[in-house]
Amino acid sequence: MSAKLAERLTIVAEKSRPAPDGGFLLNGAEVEVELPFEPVRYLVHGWQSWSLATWLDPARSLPPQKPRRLHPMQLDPAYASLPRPHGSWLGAVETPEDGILLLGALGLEAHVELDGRRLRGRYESGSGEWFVGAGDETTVFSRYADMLEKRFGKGRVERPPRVWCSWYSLYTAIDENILHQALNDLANLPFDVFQVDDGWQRAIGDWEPNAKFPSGMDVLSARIQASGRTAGLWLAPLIVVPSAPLYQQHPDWLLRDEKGNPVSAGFNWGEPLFALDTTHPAVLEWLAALMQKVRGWGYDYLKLDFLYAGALPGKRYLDLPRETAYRNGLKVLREAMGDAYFLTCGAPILPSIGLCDGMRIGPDVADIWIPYRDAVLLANPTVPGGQNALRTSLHRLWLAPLLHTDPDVVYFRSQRCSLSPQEKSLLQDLSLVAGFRATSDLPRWWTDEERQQVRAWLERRPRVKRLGRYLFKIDDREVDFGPHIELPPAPQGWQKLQGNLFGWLGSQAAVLRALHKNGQRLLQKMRAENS
Ligand code: 9PG
Repeated sequence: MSAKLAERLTIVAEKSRPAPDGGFLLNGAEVEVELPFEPVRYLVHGWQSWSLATWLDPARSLPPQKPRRLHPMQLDPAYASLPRPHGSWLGAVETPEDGILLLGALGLEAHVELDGRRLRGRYESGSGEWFVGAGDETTVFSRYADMLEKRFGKGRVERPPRVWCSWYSLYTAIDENILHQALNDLANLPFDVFQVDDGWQRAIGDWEPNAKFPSGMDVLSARIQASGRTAGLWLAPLIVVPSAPLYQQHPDWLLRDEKGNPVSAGFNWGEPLFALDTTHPAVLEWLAALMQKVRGWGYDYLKLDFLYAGALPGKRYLDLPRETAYRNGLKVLREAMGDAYFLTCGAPILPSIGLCDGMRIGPDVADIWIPYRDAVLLANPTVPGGQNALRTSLHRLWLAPLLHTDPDVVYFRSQRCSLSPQEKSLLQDLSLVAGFRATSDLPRWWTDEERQQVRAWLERRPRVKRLGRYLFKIDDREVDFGPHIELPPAPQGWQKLQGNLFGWLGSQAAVLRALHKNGQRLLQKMRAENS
C-alpha cells in the first residue's frame, strides 16, 4: 500500500496494526475503512461456488435475482435483501492509483458491504481478524490468499486431473450401458478421471444405485479403472428430499428454523430440498459411513455438491456458528474419504479452503451462452449458462494458490450445442487459464475434427500469463475475456413485467414440479436416442 494512501485511510477497529508487507491487520466484530476517494468499482464476492462474483459500478443496484424460492441455493440467504453492494468475507474497491483496496476477513461468518465511502466488515458472531491491503490487484489477492492458507491450509494434490464428467450431455438420463459406451468411445484419450454425475442414485439422501445401474456401482468403477482412469462419483451428502426414506426416518437430523420447521435449501429435481445438521453426531456418523461406502465401491474422486446446505442459517443440535458447523462436517467427510480427490461444488468458499483439493468456482455452464428467461428476464447471474460461468469464475481465480479452481466443463461438440465457435473457445481458454480441464461431451457426438481438438487440448502444457484483470497470454496468443462478461442490463418495461411474472411462477412448487416433469420427458427421449 502506498504510504500516501495508508495515511489517508480512516480505520475503525478494536485493534489495528501494520501488516508485515504493507497494509493492516485489524481485529474486531465490526470494522470500517473510510476511503479518501469515491470508489469507481466494487468487487461483489458471492458466498458459494454458484453465487455471483464480479466488479460493479457501486451506483448500479442489482435487480433482485429471481425466483426467490431458489435463493437458498444461489446466494447467502441471510444477506439476500441488503440494499448496498456487499459480499461474503471480502470486498474491494478500485483506487484512483490504478490498484485496488481489499478488506478481507481471515475468519468465518464474515460479510463486507460498501456504504458510500465506507467499507464495513462484520462478523456474525464474535470477533475476528481482517486484512486491509492496497496496491496491484494480483499482489493484494495473493497476499490475502497467503494469509488464508496460514489459517485454513490448502489442497494436497499437485496437478489437477483431466476429467470426463457425465453431467452436461445427458444430465440425469444416464444409465450403465450409456456410460460403458462412453468409456469405450473415449478409447485412449488422456482423461485421468471418468466421473459419474447425478442420475445414478435412488434419491437425494438415498445413496444406493437405482434401477438404471443394475450391476452395481462397484462393477462400473472396476470398468473405469480397467481403462486406466480414476473412477469419480457425484453426491450431494448434505441435502435430502422428502421422497428419500431418510427424511421420514430421521426428522431430528434436519436443520430447522426458530419455529422448528425444516430450513429450505432450495428446490430441485421436482422437490423441495432440506439440509442435514452437521453438528448432530448421528449425521456425522452417517456421512462418514457414506464416504467409506463409496470409497469401498472403488470411487477415488468425489464431487460433493450442494454443500452450502450445511452452512445455511438455522438452529442446530450444537449451538455453533453456521460456517463453523459446516467446516466441522466437511472435516468429517474429508477424513472419512481418506486420500480420495475431493472436489467441492455449490460450496461456501472460505469455509471449504484447506479441506478440499479442488473447488467449482462459478455457476454451471450450459450449451447456451445467455439463457434469456433466466439470465435476462429473471436477472439471475447464477443460473447455468456460458457467460455466467465465465464471469464468476474469472473473479475467483485468486483462489488458485489454495485449491484447484474448476471453472466447469468445456464443449467441443457442435451436435446438441448452441454455443458459437467463439463461445466454445472462450470456455476452452478459461479452462487453460484456470488450470482445470473437464468436458462432458458424449464422445459419439464428436466429429473426427472435434475429437482431434479434444486430444490437443488434453495434451497441452500451456504457458499462461496474466496480463490484466481479464487479459491473459496463453502461449503466444492474447485472450481478452473483458468484452464477454458484462451483466445483462436490468429488465425494463415489458421485460420487467415478464420477469415479475416468471419470478412469481418460478417460486410456485407446482410450476417447478411441472417444469421438472417436462424436462424429464425430454431427457428420456434423449436417453433413448443415445442407447
Ligand atoms: C447435478 C448438477 C451437476 C452440476 C452442479 C449442480 O437448480 N439449481 O440452481 C442448480 C444449480 C446447480 C446445479 C443444479 C441445479 O448443478 O453444479 O455440475 O453436478 O448439480 O445435479
